[in-house]
Amino acid sequence: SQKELDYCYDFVMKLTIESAKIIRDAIQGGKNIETKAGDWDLVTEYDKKVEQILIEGLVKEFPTHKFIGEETVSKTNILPELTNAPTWIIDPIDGTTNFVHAFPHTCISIALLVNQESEIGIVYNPVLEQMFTARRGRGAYLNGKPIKSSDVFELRQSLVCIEASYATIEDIRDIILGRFEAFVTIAHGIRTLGSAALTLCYVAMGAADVYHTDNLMPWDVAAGVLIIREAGGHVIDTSGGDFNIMKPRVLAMGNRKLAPELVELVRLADVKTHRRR
Ligand code: LIP
Repeated sequence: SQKELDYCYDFVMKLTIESAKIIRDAIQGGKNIETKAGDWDLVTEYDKKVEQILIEGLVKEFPTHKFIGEETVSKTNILPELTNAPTWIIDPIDGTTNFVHAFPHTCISIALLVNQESEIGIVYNPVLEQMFTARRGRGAYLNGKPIKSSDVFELRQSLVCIEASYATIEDIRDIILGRFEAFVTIAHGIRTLGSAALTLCYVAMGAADVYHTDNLMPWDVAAGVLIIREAGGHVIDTSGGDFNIMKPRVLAMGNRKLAPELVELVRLADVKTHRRR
């Protein structure tokens, strides 16, 4: 019920602010860095610590709820199935590479899904003190003030965010660079911020017009997608189909009129890449 969701929201908000202190206190100092999937995929003791605090706190309060947390999943390498049960999807530190380099774009991302639908989304950057929030049907907010996505409807008028670090992965490098070329030759500008969750929020607040990347995981996007949609923006699968939180391939935009142009741009870029091979 709404009342239960209100309670969940208040509870998780407090817990998020509390555990974010760890990120704020640790960002400038030395860290123990390990790699996961590859040299570009970093994790620190702080990712694990923040996730542990969040999940332990939530389990105690909501013992029947389920959890999908980045660092818990990476221990087993098994992505749990999303069921209809209330499920918290958690990224303790999104933008770990930024965190490691003390680049201040890093955040906690938490979403609550019920019946596979996002009800609560929180993305909190404790370094720059940006708290993005959304509840389904109730709008999106930055530090308590309503936000709205941009109404730019052409790529040539757009500020576009993409992910660059995947170009270090040989198998997908050509595709990534092909798409990069397509965007960079048309858009007003290209930015690569290094935190998917925050970048989605930048589209939600109208600071960027487009965000594109494949190869993400549910915890990178679960909160941000609700925040964009509640801010009036639009998120689809890169192919143009419906967006799937459990297999996120992201085309996010402030204005849905951009969708056909973006889908076609990516499609043509991929065709060109395959011909070059
Ligand atoms: C990261 C993302 C980042 C993306 C990385 C990674 P993490 O999340 O938000 O934007 O490029 O692949 O998934 O690992 O720092 O939580």
